[in-house]
Amino acid sequence: MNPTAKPLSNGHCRVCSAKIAPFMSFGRMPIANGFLRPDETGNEYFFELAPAFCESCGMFQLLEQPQPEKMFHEQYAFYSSTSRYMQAHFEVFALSVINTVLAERKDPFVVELGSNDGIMLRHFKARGVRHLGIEPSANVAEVARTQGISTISAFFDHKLADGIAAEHGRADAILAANVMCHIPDLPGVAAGVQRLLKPDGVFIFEDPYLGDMIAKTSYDQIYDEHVFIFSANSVRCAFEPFALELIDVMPQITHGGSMRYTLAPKGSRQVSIKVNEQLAKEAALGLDRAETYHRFKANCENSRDALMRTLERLRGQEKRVVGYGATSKSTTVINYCGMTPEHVEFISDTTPIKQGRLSPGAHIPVKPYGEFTKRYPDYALLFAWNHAAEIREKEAGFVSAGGRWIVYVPEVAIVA
Ligand code: DWN
Ligand code: ZN
Repeated sequence: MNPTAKPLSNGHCRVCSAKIAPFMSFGRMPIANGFLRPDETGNEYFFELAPAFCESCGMFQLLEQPQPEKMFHEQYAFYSSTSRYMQAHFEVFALSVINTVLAERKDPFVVELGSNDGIMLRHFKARGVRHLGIEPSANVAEVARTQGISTISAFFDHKLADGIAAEHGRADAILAANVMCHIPDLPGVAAGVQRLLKPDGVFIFEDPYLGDMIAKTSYDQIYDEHVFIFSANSVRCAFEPFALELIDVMPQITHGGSMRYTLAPKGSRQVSIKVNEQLAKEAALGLDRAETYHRFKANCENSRDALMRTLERLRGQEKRVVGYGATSKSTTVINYCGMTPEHVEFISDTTPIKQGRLSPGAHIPVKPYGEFTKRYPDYALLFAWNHAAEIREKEAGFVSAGGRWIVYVPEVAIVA
């Protein structure tokens, strides 16, 4: 989260400095959450979205990333609390920390990195637990503050860690959800965590999991904000130099397949048997081998071709196709596949800040949800596929009116 971190890795792994090269390119990409007002299309920012895999430390990463301030600012378009399912998920996460790590501790202190609109910290606040959120995007941080959740708008690094420790004392638990994979200076953050954590504290974070992305060809997890896609192996290697040991892993179904990692000061806790089991699964999946990523590239190309064949066919039949959920992920799919407003009439999204704007790169209009229900399209392209259970339950009326879903993870298909 250090804004001075280099946006380019200069051909070296951001974690271990080994020389690396991209194994594919998704082409010229805009900022994934850079929804534009119609008068802003002239000076849109683009960069090359090209992932690489480090054979030395196992880290999957982007070689080029826009400056953090271009992505996280006072107009950040993603509010975590838009999904009911995610609200429940973070309540369970918070309660598990309260009932295990914090149980029987006197006046514990919890820090969350990238606390967004306070979706998780609100549960600590409600139980009177001392807490602090660190959230660089000022607009979402303000939503948390208005709910009385202590939040500062800053990028986390070792200097900020020292300041927090001096003011509040060291943390019993440091948490992060869908945040660590956004931070290019991972060693800088690891150094901060090492300094801020109590000797018997834990650092727990979760992010989209590399194993799921490879198995499902869910290449839309790759976009500007996601500078890393982690595995148990790469997390273990990245934190080792900071005397932080991976002591537990727990798969999550959120965001299309995530992993929760627990780290603790080396030697302070027992390492769960699940860590070695997960490492063995990753080796069996080939996550440590370059050829896996060459196969992934071919799978991405096949997925793109199948999706565009479907959309072209429907366009030829003059069917109405509307996107569902103007997700960050959809920016990769839309631009990599070459979709235009000819293929997708508009994208329905419940987030007010996205509505009335144009999607990054392809400039497909984003409209309020009411536009979707007012006149159902023939097909809805499910960009928010990670929320499929919640959405398909909510949209039973669309299907009974004859509407069909177009999905592309794990495979392109039309479903009821
Ligand atoms: O890591 C990140 C994850 C956690 O969240 C960030 N980099 C940004 C963001 O990624 P995303 O935009 O791909 O997340 P979601 O949760 O897949 O976005 C869902 C979008 O769909 C939101 O804009 C809200 C919208 N939505 C909707 O219109 N109707 C969502 C639901 C559930 C709905 O019913
Ligand atoms: Zn490396």
